Amino acid sequence: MTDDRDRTDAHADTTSDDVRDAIDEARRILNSAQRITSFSGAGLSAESGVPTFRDKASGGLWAKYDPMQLASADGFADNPELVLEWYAMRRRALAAAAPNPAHRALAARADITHVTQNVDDLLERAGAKNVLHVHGRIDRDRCHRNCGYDTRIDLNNPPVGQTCPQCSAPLRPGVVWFGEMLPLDVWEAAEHACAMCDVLLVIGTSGVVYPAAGLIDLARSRSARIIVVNTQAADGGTDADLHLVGPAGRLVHDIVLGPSAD
Ligand code: BV8
Repeated sequence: MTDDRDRTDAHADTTSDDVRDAIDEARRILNSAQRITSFSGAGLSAESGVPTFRDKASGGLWAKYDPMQLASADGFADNPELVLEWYAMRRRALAAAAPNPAHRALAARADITHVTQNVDDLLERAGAKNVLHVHGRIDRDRCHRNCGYDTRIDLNNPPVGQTCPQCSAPLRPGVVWFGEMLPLDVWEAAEHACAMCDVLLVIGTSGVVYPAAGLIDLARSRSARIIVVNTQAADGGTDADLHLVGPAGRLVHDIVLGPSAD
């Protein structure tokens, strides 16, 4: 559906007038909104050193591995050791990471509902309370037979090859694998947050994984204003109202909290 919303592209040089104008416009849109939802992907955590999925240049997670092989129940069945070692590597890397200015800025806005595809806990470490992880959490393990057992794990010493203390099935990371259903309660809350918002702030996502990426279309179908922050001009929402091209760390901070003093 194309509509007559004029689309504004602003490029990464955050000192340039057009980006400053775009940040001011984004702030005007947010300040006039009643309900704001953020929808984030791996690009939100990239500046914290957490590899993205598709950006090969940054040594993206998928550059070395086939996602459908490792982040899937079939992959786990075929080679549980490889899958669990891949998650152990990611968990140790996350333990060494820290929230970046975008995480901290979003966490400071308790009025914003945060829907994220990210399985990291960087928004929570930054102090955010209302985070909806539609693809689960890598800092938790759960029973692969879905008996209900779920536990927090130590990212610095990630467990490998554990069995469920309740039913003896294998434990696996508390994330949603390809081909698995999303957690219904979280998904319904995320749908509600995107259907009811006046503004959806889409941060650092290629928007290729469904049904999560459909949340952008859902918000747009309900006439929400769509603001995209992405280092790529083509990613994250083709007909956004505002598309700021550049790193999320600084841009998201300036949009949700106001331009930094420095
Ligand atoms: C489902 C958790 C149905 C795991 C993830 C065949 C079989 C089964 C299903 C399918 C199939 N074919 C298609 C499907 C559907 C499938 C799907 O969408 N596949 C894709 C590949 C086409 N979806 C599913 O399987 C979902 N489940 O459909 O179930 C069902 C129904 C009934 C009963 C049973 C089942 C489940 C999908 C969830 C998969 N799990 N993560 C883990 O993390 O290990 S997906 C994972 O990849 C992430 O969570 C995220 O969703 C996705 C990565 O996307 P992004 O986050 O956007 O990251 P990406 O690297 O792509 O992009 C980064 C962006 O940031 C870029 O745009 C870049 O420009 C930008 N960027 C980079 N740096 C910065 C930046 N921007 C700003 N600042 C920066 N500094």
